[in-house]
Amino acid sequence: MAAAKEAGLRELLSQRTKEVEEVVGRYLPEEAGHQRIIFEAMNYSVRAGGKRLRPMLMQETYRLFGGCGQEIEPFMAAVEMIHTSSLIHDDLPCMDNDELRRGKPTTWVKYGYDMAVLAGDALLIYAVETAAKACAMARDAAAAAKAVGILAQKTGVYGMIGGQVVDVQLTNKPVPREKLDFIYRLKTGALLEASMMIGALLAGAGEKEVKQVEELASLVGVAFQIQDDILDVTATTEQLGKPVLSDEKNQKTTYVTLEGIEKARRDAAELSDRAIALLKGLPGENPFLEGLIRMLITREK
Ligand code: GRG
Repeated sequence: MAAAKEAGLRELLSQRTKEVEEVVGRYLPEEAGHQRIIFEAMNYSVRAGGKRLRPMLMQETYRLFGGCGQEIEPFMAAVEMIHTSSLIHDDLPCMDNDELRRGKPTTWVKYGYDMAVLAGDALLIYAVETAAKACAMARDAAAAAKAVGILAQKTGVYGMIGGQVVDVQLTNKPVPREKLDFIYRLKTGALLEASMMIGALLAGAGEKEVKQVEELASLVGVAFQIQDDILDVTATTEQLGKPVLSDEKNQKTTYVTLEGIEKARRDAAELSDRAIALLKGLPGENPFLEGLIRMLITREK
């Protein structure tokens, strides 16, 4: 019975991933003009694949609160563009210096260091241009404008970029647990928070509910990053489509190096359980979203 449920969930996941792919693909820029190379580099990186979790979490949270319009779509594309821009920059020689991502040569390997920097920058701002399109589509334009603000804040110095700053600063240095928690909450968690908050907000959730969603998404984000650390030492390059033992190569302290793999597994499960408990306290039901959150800490890629 449990195996049948699991198989059903996987089937639905594959179906929903295709739906998200289609939405994201529709918002990518046309490859034309004198600056064509930058469009190619942007599209190469987004089309390289990936699990599309952020737009999926956004769409499923939107559905949880009863959302059924198309205004969510520009935001789904935008968050995947931002996420991809961060991967492009994260792989650069001045950061992790990685040559494989999503099973393909990284953007800097394919297009050169200069174009990869520009492709990351371009995707980041094209994401804002894309998200802003929702303002003209939304029933509630003020909510769409607020969502653009959330997206920017959770991406910037109070979110993903802020977390990466501390991560880079502490490379090769001892990292106390409190700083590691800060890095994970911002570097990885913030974009997941934005994804779920925007889904809730655009579907009409109130301020209190959006706050609850932020809290639960933060737990999901940290659990997701812990699983990323676990996979870095337990999975293969083929499974992940990116180099394994990357943290060791870059002399990074991770949850696994700090707490050990068994505690990392237990803590990821505990964070995920807390997130599900908060999800269950929200109005509406979305069993797929619940399954998806559970799968984030059992995933093998
Ligand atoms: C773009 C201006 C600008 C800055 C970027 C480099 C950087 C600043 C931030 C790094 C953020 C980062 C890479 C965090 C790690 C998050 C993480 C676990 C990524 C892997 O996500 P998956 O597994 O990847 O969802 P796929 O490929 O499946 O989408």
